[in-house]
Amino acid sequence: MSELLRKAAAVSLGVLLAAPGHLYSAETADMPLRQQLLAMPLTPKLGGAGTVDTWGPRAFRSIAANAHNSLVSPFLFGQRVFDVVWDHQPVIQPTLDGLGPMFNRTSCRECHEGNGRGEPPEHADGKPMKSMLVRLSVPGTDQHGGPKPVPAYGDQLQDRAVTGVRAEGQAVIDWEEIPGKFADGTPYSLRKPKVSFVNLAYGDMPGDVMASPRVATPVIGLGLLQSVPESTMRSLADPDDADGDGVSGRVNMAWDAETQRMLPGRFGWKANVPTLRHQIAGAALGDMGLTSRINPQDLCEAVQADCQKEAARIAASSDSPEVHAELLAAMDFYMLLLAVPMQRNADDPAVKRGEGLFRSIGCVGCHMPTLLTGPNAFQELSKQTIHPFTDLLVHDMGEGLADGRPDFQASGREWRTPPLWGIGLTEQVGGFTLFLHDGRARSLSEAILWHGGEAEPKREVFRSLGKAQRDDLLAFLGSL
Ligand code: HEC
Ligand code: HEC
Ligand SMILES: [Ca+2]
Ligand SMILES: [Ca+2]
Ligand SMILES: [Ca+2]
Repeated sequence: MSELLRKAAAVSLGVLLAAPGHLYSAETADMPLRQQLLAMPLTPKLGGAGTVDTWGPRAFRSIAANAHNSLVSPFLFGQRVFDVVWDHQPVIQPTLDGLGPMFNRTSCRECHEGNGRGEPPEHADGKPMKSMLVRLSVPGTDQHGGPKPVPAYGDQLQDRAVTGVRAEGQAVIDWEEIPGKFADGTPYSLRKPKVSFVNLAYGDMPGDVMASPRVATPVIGLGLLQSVPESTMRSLADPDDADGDGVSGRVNMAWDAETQRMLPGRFGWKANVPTLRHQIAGAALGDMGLTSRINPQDLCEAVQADCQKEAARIAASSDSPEVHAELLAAMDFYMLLLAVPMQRNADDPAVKRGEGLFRSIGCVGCHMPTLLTGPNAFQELSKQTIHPFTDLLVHDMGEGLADGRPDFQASGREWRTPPLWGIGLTEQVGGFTLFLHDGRARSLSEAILWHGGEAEPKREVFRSLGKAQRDDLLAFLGSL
């Protein structure tokens, strides 16, 4: 198994350095990549040869169908590490301690239940956040061009802490309802969150604080997304909208803590993280207070003396780093091979009509239906035709969705096109239908109605459709 984990460890970097090696069909070979990809037909195998025929609450928990039998047991080991609750004090399982001093949750699973998305707190009565967190910064940048941390609070609000240490405080969400109407007169209402803080333990937030509440993203198919060559992202990008279609996706170059350099960002709602390993190590530290080879220091701000004291006490009595290299590699391996479920009802006439609308309205301008992965040390991920419905680029989505908080090269109005594979299974996996970066949309229809900025003309087409056509488009999304 350690051989496999070593292979897993080598993969992220190998993928990023790999050259694209695809053969396109002869008729389309001289078209720009975007046209070639759009010309490729959709198949129900959204995640390529690794696609699994699963649904229900466990739909997002399978290993890729094309994975060799010998990979199942390391995969299940990675799953256990992802699901396990970490302890603060060294206990029976000395490898699973070191939680905190500051943290948000005690396991990855608490936010990524069933490997699906997180949800915001339901009511405005100060309920604690469950599977959501708030990113913080002040104007300016850090030494790598990333967000500038808030003095005394850093770049994330940790709403819990171990005994003896004061948590930073809690974030509360209030909802504002904004009424609207489809062109046919049907009314709708959109809700917009407003975040505020209570119980701040280390002083007031500065007046110019920028706070961005985000729900956890689904974590399926990430190995495939990591295997999309950088050259594909570059050729889909159109930062100055040279082709004049009103859509100007950009690559968000972001800092990779592991290789200590800038790489194209792929993960997170703003594509502010370039590799799975950086994301996993970042979550371990920021969300759970766990050090790793990539982030060797516990997170305590300069003014958090109680946090520093406790971190030093634990460091002296426990092994370091808190997430052992094998456990980090196991989670990376797990996430690399988490499969994408098959499209359902692909032959339903409503789904077919909906796909036609999705293409003709221009949703595909960002939600690219087809991408090809590059060669990969993991043959499961190598040279796959996948249907993620993302271009991995960031787009200006207008003032309505803006968080006003830049993240590397993504502005306060820009967001990464989220993959849409698996989106029709949201309710089965999580028991709710809440979408967008902060879970504000209570249905797929509301998610579309929030589209502004570059996507505004498309949203207006959606708003002008009759009910039958809207239902077709939603049937298509529901089949993914
Ligand atoms: C407190 C809740 C929380 C916990 C705990 C948590 N996550 Fe997350 N996770 C999030 C949020 C929120 C995002 C989106 C982050 C963003 O956009 O800034 C995310 C994003 C991710 C992504 C990126 C997926 C994508 O498609 O871009 C991965 C991978 C991930 N988390 C893995 C983990 C792992 C592994 C752990 C445990 C070590 C973990 N998470 C623990 C909330 C959490
Ligand atoms: C200009 C690029 C762009 C276009 C065009 C576009 N989208 Fe999006 N879409 C995005 C981005 C970016 C987000 C994430 C926004 C956020 O979370 O704040 C998103 C989010 C979504 C979501 C929610 C995904 C999730 O995981 O929560 C759905 C559903 C969706 N889009 C469907 C559509 C449909 C249908 C169309 C065509 C009518 C469309 N989009 C057109 C960029 C685009
Ligand atoms: Ca710790
Ligand atoms: Ca903090
Ligand atoms: Ca363009």
